Amino acid sequence: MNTVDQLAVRLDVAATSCTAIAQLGADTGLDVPTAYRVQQAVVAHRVSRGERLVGLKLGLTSRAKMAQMGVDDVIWGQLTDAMRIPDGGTVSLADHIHPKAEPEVAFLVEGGDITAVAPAIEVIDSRYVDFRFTLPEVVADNTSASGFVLGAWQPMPYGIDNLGVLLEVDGQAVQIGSTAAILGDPRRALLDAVRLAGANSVHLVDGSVLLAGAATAAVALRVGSHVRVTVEKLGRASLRVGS
Ligand code: 0L1
Ligand code: MG
Repeated sequence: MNTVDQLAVRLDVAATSCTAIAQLGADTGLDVPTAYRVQQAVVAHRVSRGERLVGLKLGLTSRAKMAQMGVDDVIWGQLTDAMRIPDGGTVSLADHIHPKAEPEVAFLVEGGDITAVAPAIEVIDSRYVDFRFTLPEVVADNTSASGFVLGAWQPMPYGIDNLGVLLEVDGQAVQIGSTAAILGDPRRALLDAVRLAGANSVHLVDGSVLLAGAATAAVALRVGSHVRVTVEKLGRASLRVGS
């Protein structure tokens, strides 16, 4: 087995066994282009188990997160149907390692364009110990993708570049932000996704979901919590956390 496949197996076992693994480490010599090959192999494991690709996500879309990681471009990952959590549905903590939720905006992509928009919650769950990683490590780990909730789709309202975003846990506001934190304007996510994923021969086919990025920091999920995201003009999406 070559290095790419070996690293993909490690990450896939971590995800399926809900057990964090050590960071891959500098001795693997993993660079970002190779990390995307590992990501492809990780996603191929999911597909081989019957999962279907349904879209893409962008990560590190805020200036703050880019600066924190010392990068000047976003990263992307892949979404499957098994990651979809119904709006108001329950995620089991036992099916995760150390999941967090972050408020996002989702787009429906058809004919290469955005045809609808929805408030969304992304559940991220790094497969690495302590949720720590380098840029190539998180790319290889499919950018921590684990789950997503979509609120109701609706036509794009006029201007979504500065909408208020609220993340509540059990009715308490825990994060407040703006869609401006997502690339300055979340609609930029489409061009970035097409450019970056396209360079790796991954395309947004008709009906794809695109998670544009987080509007605030993520919050750790705790058993029994009710998490709700409200995006001004777009509405709400929510999930419950079970054991
Ligand atoms: O969706 C995201 O912005 C997460 C990207 C990866 C970094 C992380 O897991 O926090
Ligand atoms: Mg995200």
